[in-house]
Amino acid sequence: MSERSAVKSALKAQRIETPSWGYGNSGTRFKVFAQPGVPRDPFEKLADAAQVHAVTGVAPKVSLHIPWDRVEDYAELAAHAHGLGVEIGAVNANVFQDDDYKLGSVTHPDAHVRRKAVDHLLECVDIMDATGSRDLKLWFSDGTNYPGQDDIAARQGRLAEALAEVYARLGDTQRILLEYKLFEPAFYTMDVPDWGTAFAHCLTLGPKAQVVVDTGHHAPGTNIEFIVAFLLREGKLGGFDFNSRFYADDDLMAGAADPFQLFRIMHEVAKNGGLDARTGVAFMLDQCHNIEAKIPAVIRSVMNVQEATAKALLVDLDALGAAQQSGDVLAANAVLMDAFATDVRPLLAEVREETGLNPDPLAAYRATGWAEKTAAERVGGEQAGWGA
Ligand code: RM4
Ligand code: MN
Repeated sequence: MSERSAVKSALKAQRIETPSWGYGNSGTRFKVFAQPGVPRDPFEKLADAAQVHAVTGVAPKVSLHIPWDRVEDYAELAAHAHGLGVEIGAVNANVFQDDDYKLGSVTHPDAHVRRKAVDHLLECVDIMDATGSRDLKLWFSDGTNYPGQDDIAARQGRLAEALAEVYARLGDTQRILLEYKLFEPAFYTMDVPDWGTAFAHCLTLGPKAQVVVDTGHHAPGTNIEFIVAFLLREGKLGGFDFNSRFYADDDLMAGAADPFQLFRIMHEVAKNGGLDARTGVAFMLDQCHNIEAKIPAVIRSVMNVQEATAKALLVDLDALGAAQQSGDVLAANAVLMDAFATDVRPLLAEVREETGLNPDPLAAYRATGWAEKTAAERVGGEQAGWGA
């Protein structure tokens, strides 16, 4: 796609979902640096997310993390979101923070622990029913640290059993998005270490199970765009957890560490139909802002995803196809590099102006005075943080 108006409409149609936990305090295992004005509950997190949507126009959905975002009444939370102009997106289950889960959750050798974990996943589907969410995002910290610690194949069996029970509970329009991660917290085996494992489980489950690609969850040097192209072709790409990394699961702002990689990923998405909302690819952020101001960092990440998308949409696919067909390696590569080298900021500024937005979302956010207002008002109580 390269016609300017088509590129602009694709950019206007794209939606990028932001994570509730990105608005809370976060840090490393060494230190969490608290910031003034940080939300103290899920309602305030949604209010911050609404600021991002107000200035970007493309971030109306907010992912929840249960139990971090546990409330009495989820319908009330959803209504609160609507009142702010946003809605609740994916529900992220959390079976990695109880003492019971030391040896695993859904793959734990003890059936009682597995039952508790599966019950939590089912509770998350109940929450989705109340919030109108489509996606249940499952990431398991399950795995082992030492050779011989547990039976690798038996753990796969327990995982399959748990997933099947949750799958059976899904409504017609709901999905399981199964996430994989190479290592951490387990260091010898993870039970869902890679896309192949996630893909195999999703295939067994059926059409309502798809893989989610968290860009920080691979070995260094992994060709993520290959995975994306493969999964899209198979109809199994459920979405992304975007973030960027230099070393491991750094959870830095999307597109910050390697904008070229994000472009290559978005090229495969755009070229293979993944920007069509009907394919259901969810563009989610999964990141934390340890030292930078949170709302502007989320805005910057949304803009980075948009820039990578715009460049991907500018790839001249006809010229690319012709070069590939004739075996002209250099010409084919040049088509991609031309698109990547294009400064798409003026194009995105135009897109924003045409949708009634300030062309500079960060300046628009600063002008609201939200940071000062929340720093003054959100005093007392307990700030939301990782694990809270
Ligand atoms: C995990 C995984 C999940 C996210 C949590 C916070 O590493 O990426 O998607 O929900 O972190
Ligand atoms: Mn993730």
